[in-house]
Amino acid sequence: MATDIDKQTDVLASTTEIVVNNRKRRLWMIISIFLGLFCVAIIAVPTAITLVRKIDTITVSTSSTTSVMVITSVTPSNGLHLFKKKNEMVYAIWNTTAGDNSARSTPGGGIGEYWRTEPPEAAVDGNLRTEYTNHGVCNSSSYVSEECGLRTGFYLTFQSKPFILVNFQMATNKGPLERNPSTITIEGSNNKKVDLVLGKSWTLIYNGSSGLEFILETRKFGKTQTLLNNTLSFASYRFLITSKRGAANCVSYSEVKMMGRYPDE
Ligand SMILES: [Ca+2]
Repeated sequence: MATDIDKQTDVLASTTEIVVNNRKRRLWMIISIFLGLFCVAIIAVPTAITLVRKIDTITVSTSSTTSVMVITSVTPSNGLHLFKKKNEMVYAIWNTTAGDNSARSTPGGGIGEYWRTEPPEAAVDGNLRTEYTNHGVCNSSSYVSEECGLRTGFYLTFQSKPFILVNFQMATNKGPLERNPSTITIEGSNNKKVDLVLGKSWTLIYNGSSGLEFILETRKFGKTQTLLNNTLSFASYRFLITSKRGAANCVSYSEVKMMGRYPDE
């Protein structure tokens, strides 16, 4: 009899122990799951934030890159678009003023010619170490004069989206300061390319300083010039030199940087 009671007691104790063990096991499982979730949260949340930041960065970077490809080098901090030359033809011209027909300028050292190694595209290639040099009514061996190189310039048609020119910035040449432009005109056009030799195709949007008058260094950007009250968007732009710093047998400049905004902005 006593043995039966002992056996029942053992069974009861054993059952109680199993129940307790099961509770402990469940408790540990709950604690383990909680700790697991906690660890996942610690790792996952910062990672997610980092990924979001990276995506943001990539988005911004892509946007910037797109702007560069579409227009110019970069989107300046003022929100304007910088024209960046791609495959645009840049036409050298001479013997003209705003509103007049232009004559084509060819490579060489003679009258109406531009220096062969310093062609018009060098003015918009984004490189301060290249420049555009035109003799205008003079030649490379003629006497120096304030007239040499005046009424020359270039025009081009954007392959990218046309914009309203807001600012521009010119840069000095590699040589004598006297060759640097002092004043210029800028005209815009939306006419066909074949008509761009005609003065009537162009609309004058700027007549004033080059921003280089006080620059004493070579290959140096001058003061940014703003086109006040210009609201016209053009696909083509024509730049002409109307005066230069001093007496020289040509006019020469290393860059013309164009910055603008789109009409729908
Ligand atoms: Ca250049």
